[in-house]
Amino acid sequence: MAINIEYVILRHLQMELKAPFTTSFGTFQTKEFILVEAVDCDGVSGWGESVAFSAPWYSEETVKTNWHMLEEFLVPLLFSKPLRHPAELPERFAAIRQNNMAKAALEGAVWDLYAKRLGVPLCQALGGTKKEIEVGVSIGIQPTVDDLLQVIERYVAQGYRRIKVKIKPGWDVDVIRDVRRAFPDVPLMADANSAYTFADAKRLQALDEFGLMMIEQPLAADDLVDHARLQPLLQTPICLDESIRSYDDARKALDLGSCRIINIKIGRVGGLWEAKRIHDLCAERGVSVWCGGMLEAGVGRAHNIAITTLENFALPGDTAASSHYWERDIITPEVEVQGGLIRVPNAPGIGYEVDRRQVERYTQFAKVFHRTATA
Ligand code: OSB
Ligand code: MG
Repeated sequence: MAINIEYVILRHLQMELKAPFTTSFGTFQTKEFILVEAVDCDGVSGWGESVAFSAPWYSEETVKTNWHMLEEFLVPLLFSKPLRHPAELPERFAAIRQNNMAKAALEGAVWDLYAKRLGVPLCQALGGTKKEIEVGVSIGIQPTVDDLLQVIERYVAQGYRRIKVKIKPGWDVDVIRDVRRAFPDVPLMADANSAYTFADAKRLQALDEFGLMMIEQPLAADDLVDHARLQPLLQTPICLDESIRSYDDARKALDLGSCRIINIKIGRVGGLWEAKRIHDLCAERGVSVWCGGMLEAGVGRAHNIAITTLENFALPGDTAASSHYWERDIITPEVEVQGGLIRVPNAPGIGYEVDRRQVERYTQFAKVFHRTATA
């Protein structure tokens, strides 16, 4: 089945988060992002969402660099020759170094379109089997520990399957101790977003007594070696996020013993196909994975749900309900979490309707790229 994409629309959207989200590297209040719509010769649309942020805090990509990569390189590559299957895209895009979030946004739109043409849900096109997925929630750094305990209380009451707390030097051991005291049994983990160095090993060891499921990305994004030195010093499993940008990164991290768990983010690894390859590798090695989050709007969230239906996404991910982030999401229905579970939609493609009225409301500018204009 050939995929005949006639044009691609890039839209720049801006949405306000319900509450500011603070990590060790900064605070998010407004989310700007690129929404990709790929339209085929019959007028069927596939949707993708770039997870790059406004500023290069989490990774070097930004909304603007993504737009540049899509406009100048990736959309022209998509149009450069016929496409039979979305799995051809990673090789085609390999001509461009890195810029994984830009690649993933376009690849995601093509996957949605492909699944819609086949008449199957995206999860099924990817080989996923789960009918519902278990999810947790990621809670940002709060003004006070009391605030944090109140926020956790709310999400525990809603049934989320695990709580992730952001940590940084000065907001770590004492905070986690208080959380543990208040919630002795809750499945709990901590995410440092690279706020520590190997010199902090003792501080990180002090977290061992709280029975955390894992500690996410304690050290630098580009440092598999120090993570491999740190892991044997900790009882708590290390989970890598920022450090894993490809299948090869995952293989090296597992070979070196840099982590025992991997957080897979579709954008960070360059798309659904690479995400699936990392998932499969981890399954072979007996290593559990889970799906991370990037404060996505509905389209990105739907892609996360689809990939999480693969068997070895064995741990609850960061895919919280739409209402956790937004007053009004860009899909209908919105993503709902009940008892810590999301029911996987079974409509073709991403399985949610994109709400064009809402998309219009949030769009600041847009640009259309036709096949003939760039081929
Ligand atoms: O490290 O997982 C992270 C949000 C922004 C940037 C990085 C991260 C996060 C989260 C929130 O933890 C995940 C979500 O709720 O989407
Ligand atoms: Mg993380």
